Amino acid sequence: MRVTIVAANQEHKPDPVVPLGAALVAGAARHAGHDVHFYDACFAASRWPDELAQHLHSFDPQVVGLSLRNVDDVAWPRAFSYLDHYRAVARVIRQAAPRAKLIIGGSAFSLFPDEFLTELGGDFGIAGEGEQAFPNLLAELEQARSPARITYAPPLETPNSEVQPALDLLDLDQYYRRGGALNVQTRRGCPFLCSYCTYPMLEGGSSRPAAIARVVDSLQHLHEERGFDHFFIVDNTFNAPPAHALAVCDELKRRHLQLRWSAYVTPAGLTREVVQAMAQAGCTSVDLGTDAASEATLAGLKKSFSQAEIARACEWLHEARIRFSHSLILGGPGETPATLEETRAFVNATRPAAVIAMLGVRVYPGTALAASAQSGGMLDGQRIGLQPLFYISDEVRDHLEAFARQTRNDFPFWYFPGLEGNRWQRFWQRQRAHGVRGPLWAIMPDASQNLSTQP
Ligand code: B12
Ligand code: SF4
Repeated sequence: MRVTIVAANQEHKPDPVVPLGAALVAGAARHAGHDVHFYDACFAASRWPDELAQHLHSFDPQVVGLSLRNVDDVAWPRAFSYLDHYRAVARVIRQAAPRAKLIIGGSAFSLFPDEFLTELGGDFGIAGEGEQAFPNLLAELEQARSPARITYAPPLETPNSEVQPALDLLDLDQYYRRGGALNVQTRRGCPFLCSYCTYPMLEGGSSRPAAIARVVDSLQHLHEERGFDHFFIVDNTFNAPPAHALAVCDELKRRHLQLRWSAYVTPAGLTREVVQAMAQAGCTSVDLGTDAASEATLAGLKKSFSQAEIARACEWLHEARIRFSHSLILGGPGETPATLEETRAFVNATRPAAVIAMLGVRVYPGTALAASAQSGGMLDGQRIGLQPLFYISDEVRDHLEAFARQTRNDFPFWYFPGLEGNRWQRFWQRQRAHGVRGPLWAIMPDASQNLSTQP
């Protein structure tokens, strides 16, 4: 069949990111023998409707696979929903390819399959992983069977066992130049049970490693054949389980690749051995999934670690000269003015290069937070759906934004996506144009004062 995959995401904050999932689905369809084209809206700015329509007119696909990555930017109080953009994309697809079947997927879709299918008027949707489910659905359509409108795809045992992302269909040079890194995935699934988090729903609750040699093969290829040397490992938590992290690091070290990479790390179960192995394998920075930093809010979000474990993780990272940012979510269950103060003092004492703090907790269906917020009447009867809805503890509701503004003022290495709008966009773009690679938080004002090399 003639298949076009459309990656609709145009978000460039904090960076444009390679649509890895859409590329995997394209790779899977091609692997199954289909004629696959790709339309990526990421760098098309306002030209995308004309470009997309032109592409569809000339290729005349029988199926269009629409990939939706983000529902919204999760950034209270200025949270931005991408729904209108997605509606417009679906409209252009319908007008330019009226006979094609429209199949929708991606992480945003998987979180709200019914809502998106209805809003965008898709024919079919796949919630979950697409590598097998998408070719299966194409086969059913080819055989003129009547598939279910929504397929709930079960997690694959080994995520990369058969197909590779069709990266050749993407403008990787532009992603690298403007995004400062390419991305790669070494495992899926998260066994932790943080109360607000969608990842166990998106990826399943147990860790499923990819075939490490294949992952490193693709890194080696991108490095040696294309000259890319900065990567982001998109695994929900790179260091869990530790044995997998060590195996990835060993393989990277064994091949002597001069790569620089960054990843998400959880303080839960982190060991000094893993931190050192990461440094030796080329890891130069990590996003610590700290979320909260007082015992009360750690418990409120059902995190699986304590303040002491956060402090220890930071010490090891400093020792290994890996720069780190703390990702925080302020205003969750148990937050009070006192826990906010405690969090700020504690986090600053760990000397991070930056702190990325979201305000309020975006509520998703199926999470423990949604259940308790609904049963406790905390959402004031508001519906959990495509329009961003945030849980904010009553005790800080009127105080949270002022706290954030004051903190940003006093400590410029604290960054609040919900307050910034496009404030940093031009600065970041200039840095990228000058060849700055790796995470942007590492170049935030004052970040240098908290260098991991300090005693
Ligand atoms: C890594 C990551 C990041 C990194 C990306 C780094 C990089 N260079 O890639 C960073 C930190 C930059 C980031 C930023 C953001 N992120 Co983020 N990120 C992730 C994460 C953990 C993994 C994404 C990934 O690469 N997955 C691997 C690929 C292979 O999986 P996939 O894309 O889901 O694709 C599979 C399926 O979805 C499906 N599929 C995909 N496309 C299609 C198409 C069709 C037709 C079909 C049938 C199937 C299908 O098949 C694929 C293969 O199985 C996810 C959470 C998660 N666990 O998924 C959040 C996630 C995608 N991010 C999210 C958000 C909100 C953001 C930000 C908006 C946050 C912010 N305000 O900064 C930004 C947006 C950035 C941008 N430019 O778009 C949300 C999106 C949903 C939502 N809540 O709106 C997620 C789901 C996390 C969450 N909160 O639930 N992110
Ligand atoms: S917040 Fe991180 S550790 Fe907790 S469930 Fe989500 S992905 Fe797992």
